Amino acid sequence: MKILLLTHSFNSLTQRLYVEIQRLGHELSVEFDIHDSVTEEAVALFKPDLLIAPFLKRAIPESVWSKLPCLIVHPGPVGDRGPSSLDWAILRGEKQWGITLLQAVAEMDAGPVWATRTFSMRNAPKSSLYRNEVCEGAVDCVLEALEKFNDPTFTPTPIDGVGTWNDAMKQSVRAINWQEDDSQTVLRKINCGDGTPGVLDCINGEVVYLHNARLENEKTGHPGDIIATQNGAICRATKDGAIWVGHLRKKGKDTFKLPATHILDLKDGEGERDIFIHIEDQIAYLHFPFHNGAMNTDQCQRLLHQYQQACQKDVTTIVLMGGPDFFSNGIHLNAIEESERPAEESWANINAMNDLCEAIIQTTDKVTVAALSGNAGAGGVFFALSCDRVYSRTGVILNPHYKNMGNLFGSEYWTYLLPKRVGTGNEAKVMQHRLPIGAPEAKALGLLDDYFGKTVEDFQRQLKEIVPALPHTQIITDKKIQRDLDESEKPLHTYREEELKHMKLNFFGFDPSYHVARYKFVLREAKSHTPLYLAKHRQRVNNS
Ligand code: COA
Ligand code: THG
Repeated sequence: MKILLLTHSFNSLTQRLYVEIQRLGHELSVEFDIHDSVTEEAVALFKPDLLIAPFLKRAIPESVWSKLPCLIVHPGPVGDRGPSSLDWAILRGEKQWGITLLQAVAEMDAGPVWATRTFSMRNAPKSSLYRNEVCEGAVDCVLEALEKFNDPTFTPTPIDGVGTWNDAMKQSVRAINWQEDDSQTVLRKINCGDGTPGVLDCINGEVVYLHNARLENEKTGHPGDIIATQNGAICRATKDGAIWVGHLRKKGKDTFKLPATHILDLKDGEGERDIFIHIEDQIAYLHFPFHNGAMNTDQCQRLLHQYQQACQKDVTTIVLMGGPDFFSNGIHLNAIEESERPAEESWANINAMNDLCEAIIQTTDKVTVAALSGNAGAGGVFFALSCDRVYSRTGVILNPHYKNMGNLFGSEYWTYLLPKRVGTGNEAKVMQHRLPIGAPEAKALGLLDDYFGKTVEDFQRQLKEIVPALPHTQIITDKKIQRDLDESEKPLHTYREEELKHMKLNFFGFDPSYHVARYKFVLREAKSHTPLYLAKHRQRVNNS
């Protein structure tokens, strides 16, 4: 079957659906929703049997939905309609929510239902619910619909009446009244707009969008006041407690999300940071839930320090846990963009990543494990590969390539680590691929040792059974021998030097591709066309 994914962007949900549908052997292509005429052109070129819309902000034109079935992933239960479904559900404090796959008709979100799922709401940011519960539910709905598509007796179910329409949520609804709102209300207001669009607010005279909030359990103060800072976050008092706000974006053009203290020019206080070690049964679990999985120079250096601390403990194994939503996405592109000297900062960041990877590769007296509860991209994938064992949650998506970021060569010792995993000669299959890879495909390639668990909890529960059972003495013995052999053939530092020679050109050289790509990525610049590696239907046109 030929399936076209029509989407606003190739976001994590679209990537996951891409991987799942591809696995079934369907012919798949992607078009960004840029203009009705471009969508019509894509349909004319590709002639799909079915169109699936994972993430759309606009109406599909009648010229398209009247010609072929168009299935829309709606992040709400049957009958719920409108563009801010999850936002409203979080703000209202719904206990149960759903995902519905509905067929596009003229009236927005009022078409008949192909499949639906429900889930219990977690007290979590919208972006986290979207990447976990919504994503898993959407995959189930789409797979169910693909079966129904081939069932001649199936007809989709019309919704009861007109359903319930909720308008796009306005900033006036999201607005926080710091004098009146209690902490839970403030948290819900920030959570329901995380990562887009954020809650518009004014702090110290600066008009900003608030992101990445969490509850403070002890501190109190005069409502609205900033009563503490720590690790880039600010703590603001409410009438019954306080809320930490991790990231802000200044209102206006050409702005991007940064740690709150940077935007407000405040000093960071001391205290608990974003890295935690948990030791259980001689196994150290190292958690580093960095925002969006991005790792700036300081975070890499602090993580290295904590890793070295873990190495000093009486443990057999060190498990790199990353965060619940992301494992790692490599160097911190926002922090680099913020820097006055982005090339120098890129250099510092990649070197800090490499120091971390090197320390892990050189650890020959402990077993090292990477445990990917969430997705990993670019350098974050190769960082994981520096461990002896790599496990992921079943639904995890990997983007083990750097090319999409302005043709970066990449580092993190990938030239050493990748051939070991996928076999010498197969590196290009991974690095030139540009497309996301699902956990089963990653295992088949050799990138992952195994994958398990549908939810983060399932994954971590099973992890805690598998890791203690690893034959750690054997792994350590083998690793020492292999490392010495490898070192005698080609020293580790040579791999690094060779990679960094390329990276130096990417950062400081003539070709500005990386700086341009980073700028566009960080500023979320609107797409003007679908890249050819996604728009397969356009490849054929260009090749003929
Ligand atoms: N630095 C800073 N921010 C990053 C990041 C990085 N390395 N990688 C991802 N992010 C951010 C994204 O901007 C997005 O931010 P927002 O939603 O808060 O605005 C969020 O993390 C990820 O959102 P998600 O929707 O899960 O990701 P995606 O679907 O947009 O795309 C990737 C996933 C991996 C393809 C994409 O995030 C990516 O290309 N990341 C860059 C990887 C990279 O090039 N790293 C550095 C090179 S070494
Ligand atoms: N039928 C058709 N096209 C569709 C849908 C449909 N396109 C996607 C849509 N369902 C699902 N999502 C939306 C997206 C946008 C809106 C409603 C449902 C919407 N948008 C406002 C507008 O276009 O004016 C702006 C919203 C905003 O500011 O974010 O109302 O069922 N054919």
